[in-house]
Amino acid sequence: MSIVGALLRPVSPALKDAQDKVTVVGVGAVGMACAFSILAEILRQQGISSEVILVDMMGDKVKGEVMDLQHGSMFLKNPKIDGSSDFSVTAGSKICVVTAGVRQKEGESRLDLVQRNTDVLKSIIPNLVKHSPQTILIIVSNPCDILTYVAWKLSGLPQHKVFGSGTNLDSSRFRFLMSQKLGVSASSTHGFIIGEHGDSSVPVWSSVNVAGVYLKDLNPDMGLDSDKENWKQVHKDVVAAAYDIIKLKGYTSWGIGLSVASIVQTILRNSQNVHCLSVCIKGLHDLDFEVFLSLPAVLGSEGITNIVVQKLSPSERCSLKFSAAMMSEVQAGIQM
Ligand code: 6V0
Repeated sequence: MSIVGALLRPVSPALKDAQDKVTVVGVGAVGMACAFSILAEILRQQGISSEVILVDMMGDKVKGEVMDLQHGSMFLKNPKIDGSSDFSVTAGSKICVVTAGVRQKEGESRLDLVQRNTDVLKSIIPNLVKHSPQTILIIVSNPCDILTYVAWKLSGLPQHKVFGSGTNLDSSRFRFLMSQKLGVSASSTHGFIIGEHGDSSVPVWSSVNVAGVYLKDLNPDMGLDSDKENWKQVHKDVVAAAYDIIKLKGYTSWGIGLSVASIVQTILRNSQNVHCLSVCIKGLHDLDFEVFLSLPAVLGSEGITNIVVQKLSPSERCSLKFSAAMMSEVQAGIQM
């Protein structure tokens, strides 16, 4: 008799797949930071994903990353970790996070990547949906907003199940940088960046607050050129952040990884937290473009349940419209 046969008396078969299976496509810097952050949440709070699957077209790389993570699994409350270049391993995923594709080189904008990464998505999205027809797709690859539109079209999934990580990261950069100026923690400094995850993002100065005190009431010039405190620089720094980090270390990873893990956690816990996510904005804020841009969205276990309709100032509304028109123009040029 084998050791297993002698050690264990079978009672009932173990479930093959967990209910909260999360797939991460792309095991580059961003995919691995996402996977690691999701796994780290398991350590911090029980109940978040107990199965993480990695997929990449580079078979050896995915195998190596899976082995490396598996060897630490006893420190992570024993999640199931697996991966392959074959999409069948993703079957039954509750969430698929897409990070595959090319990244910006120094000086390149996110929009420069559009056609190359559209082609990448063409080989990924149909495979994900084939194996997980009920999945929620979170698009991280850049340009995030346009690729979320592409993924929505390719997937055939309803709009509430396809969204981009969008300005969830930009908003956290915004809150961190403001917190440094204020001497108040980032989680107690409330503010949103909406619109494009990119150069035309829109800071909503009218809603920045600490404990319900609107900073714009204290300094009506906040965010304007006339502002003697130069708060506008904070938004400029948010826009420059990815370029600065890429110049310094070649890519960005940890911020986006943590941002995605927070989104995944909200879905798996059905906690209805608000995140700035790239969603279809048609019909919102008087916009008529079928494009995806970030707005604050309420998130639950089946995807987006509501969009928060912010009271935007006329200039914020105008900036959002500018982003939408630009997205629409870029979208019209892509070959799907
Ligand atoms: P990377 O380190 O080059 O990794 C990309 C991975 O994708 C590689 O392992 C590739 O093998 C894999 N890949 C490429 N094509 C396919 C395919 N057809 N099928 C399966 N796997 C494939 O890039 P990195 O991880 O740094 O960036 C990935 C993407 O994330 C880029 O488009 C970045 O611009 C984007 N980012 C998005 C952010 C956001 O906030 N939304 C933030 C940072 C980067």
